[in-house]
Amino acid sequence: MKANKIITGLALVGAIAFTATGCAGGGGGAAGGGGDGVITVGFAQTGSESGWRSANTESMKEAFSEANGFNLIFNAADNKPEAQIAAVRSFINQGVDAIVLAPIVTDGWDDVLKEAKDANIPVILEDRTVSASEDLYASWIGLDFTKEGETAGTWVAENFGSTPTNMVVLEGTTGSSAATDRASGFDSAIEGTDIKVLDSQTGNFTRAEGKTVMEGFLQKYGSQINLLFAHNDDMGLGALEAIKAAGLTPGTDIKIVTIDAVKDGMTALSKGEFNYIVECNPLLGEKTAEVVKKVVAGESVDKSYIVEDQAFDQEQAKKVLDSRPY
Ligand code: GYE
Repeated sequence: MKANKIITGLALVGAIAFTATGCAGGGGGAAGGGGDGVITVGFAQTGSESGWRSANTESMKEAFSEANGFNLIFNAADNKPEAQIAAVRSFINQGVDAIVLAPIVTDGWDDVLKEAKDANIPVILEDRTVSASEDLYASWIGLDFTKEGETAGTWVAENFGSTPTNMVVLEGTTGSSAATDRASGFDSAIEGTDIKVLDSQTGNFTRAEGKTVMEGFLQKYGSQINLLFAHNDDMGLGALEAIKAAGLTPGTDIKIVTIDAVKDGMTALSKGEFNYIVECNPLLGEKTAEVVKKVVAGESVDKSYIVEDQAFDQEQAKKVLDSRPY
């Protein structure tokens, strides 16, 4: 996937603050953009599985506010792909001006995206990607998940790669671009090292499943486990509980590397319970709203906008913890 524009996380945060204070008054009005200037947007969110997702939903609701000229119809599909497809179909039937989609999984979008195209309703992707043809959506605002996985894997390879190390992996939602791309980036970075994958299973990006799956790993492999790679903070935080309950010390007996850098994850990292976090910026609302406005106005936009992420070890986390916006 190509990045046409790179926006830094910091610039994005700044831009959001600007919109919140400098918003134009958009007159209220009926749905459907019938000449009153109000843009009706259907947003199909994945669900509410993680701290990242809560921050993303908040950012989107703030940017797609009435004060900013939008009428937002929000749907969260509880991470059920069929329910999300149904939500998009219902947006089409309601005749919204634009659809914003954070696709739970990559595959299965061709038909409903064609239906949106036939109905002349532009679709803008945010967060994850789809495997459907690029002609079926106007733009994508998201993150480079492969690079996030690579950054995590490179740190692991540098720190543990030359000693025999047994790793377990908590994967994100199966079939999501976030899980698939993070896994492939990570795997390519640890290739040829002494790191052995004992087991790898999905925890669906949730704290509860991260805990249950980690309990299973601990029962099966016990103290053989040296390292955990979790595709997001929440699964890592669930695993922390399982590790402590097993009488082991997270961050010491089992090293932990995660992705997201939400407040709870960064707090665990500051305390030394996590060892490394690669950031994934959830504040995509401002940029997405800007792109939607342009698309609805018939202006040209780039096919993709990628927000750049940072990464933190314990010392770096301590320094930035208080100033983290999410
Ligand atoms: O890392 C995870 C969330 O798609 C980037 O989904 C997103 C991921 C994020 O539930 O916490």
